Amino acid sequence: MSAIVKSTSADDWDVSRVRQDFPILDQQVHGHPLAYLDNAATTQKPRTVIEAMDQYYRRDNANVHRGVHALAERATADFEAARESVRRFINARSIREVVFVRGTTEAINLVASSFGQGLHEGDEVILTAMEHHANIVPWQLLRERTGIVLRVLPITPAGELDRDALPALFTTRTRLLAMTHVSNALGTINPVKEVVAVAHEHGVPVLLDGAQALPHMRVDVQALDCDFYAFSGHKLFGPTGVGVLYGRERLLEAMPVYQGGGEMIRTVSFERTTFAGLPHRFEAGTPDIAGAIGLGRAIEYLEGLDWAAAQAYEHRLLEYATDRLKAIPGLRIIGEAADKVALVSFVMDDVHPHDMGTILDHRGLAVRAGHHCAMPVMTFYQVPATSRASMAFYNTVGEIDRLDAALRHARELLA
Ligand code: C6P
Repeated sequence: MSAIVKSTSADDWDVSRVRQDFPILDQQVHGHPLAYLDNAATTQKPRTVIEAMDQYYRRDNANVHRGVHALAERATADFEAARESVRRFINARSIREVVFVRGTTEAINLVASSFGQGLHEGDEVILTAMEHHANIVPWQLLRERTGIVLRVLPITPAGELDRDALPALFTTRTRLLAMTHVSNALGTINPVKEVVAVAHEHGVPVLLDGAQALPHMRVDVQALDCDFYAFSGHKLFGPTGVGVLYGRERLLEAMPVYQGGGEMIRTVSFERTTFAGLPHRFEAGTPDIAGAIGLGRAIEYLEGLDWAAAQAYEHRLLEYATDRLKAIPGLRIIGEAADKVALVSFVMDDVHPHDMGTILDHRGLAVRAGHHCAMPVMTFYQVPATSRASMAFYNTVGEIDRLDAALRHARELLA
């Protein structure tokens, strides 16, 4: 008798059931059902996240790590439980490696500002040509302060990293490689594990911008062997205002503090201040307590999903959307990497992406139009902007059909 091997497929994903977890999806926009296709900008929140934050403010609100009263103890316990949820989710070795920040942008600024203090004139940082501004500008600011040199790994016309160009970028002065795991403008999933291995052969630590990766895949920072991993709660079905910097403990230990104030100290006198241990020494001031609790709940929600089925389903959405959009005359997809998340950036002849976005909005379709805070990518493709449909596991094939019809309508109207 042969064993029955069941492989997970997109059919195992019950999208109608999952949509019920997201109350915001059930609404009309301009007389049409909302089709929310702007998930790379921010994802929607499941009911359980909204309830966790509501309950915190209704029942437990207090400052953390300070009070001795019951509410303060509850708030502190829930806040630190959220940190443990993050640790488990990304498989960090210890909660000491999980620093709460405002989001990906602050996480990268923290590294540029603190780790960056150890960099000197002529030291080099490698970036890639598909970075979000959040992983460009902090390094330029550091360059202004210290005279470091930025080296940029190019991309190919398909929107993939030019891996062959990587080895030559390393020199004896390379101090860090900072790159995105998934491109927000192109959807490309970068071979980060491989890049980390190459960087480590050169003794160079790696920071990964995971803002667009975590919402689509499980990430294990130990398996990737990265040194820093940054992400935002709001792109991970959690609230705005909170994010995470994962850092390898050895590196965080050696880094100077980032901001000064309460929470991050051990003792203060006018002569001398000593600092708290990890991770609190990087968390000055009252943190976003409700945000962290909401993020912890979002992670618990995600852990309860059939992740393999969700990924297969998203992949089917991507293939379907790609095929449908490619068939529209005058439409060009920007970013055709072999490995992509469910995100399609495109331009249409003679139609400005902003006009396109407005027309789609009138049909209840939410997409983003613009440079997506990735202007070097736009320059590379010689376009001022693109329209971008970015999907999550709660989107449907029916919504893609509506996008297809609306794009054809826009073309008739404007082109
Ligand atoms: N991208 C988009 O629509 P914050 O704003 O800190 O949560 O995330 C910044 C950020 C960093 N890296 C990548 C790869 C990103 O995509 C983003 C945010 C949004 O594409 C807003 S521009």
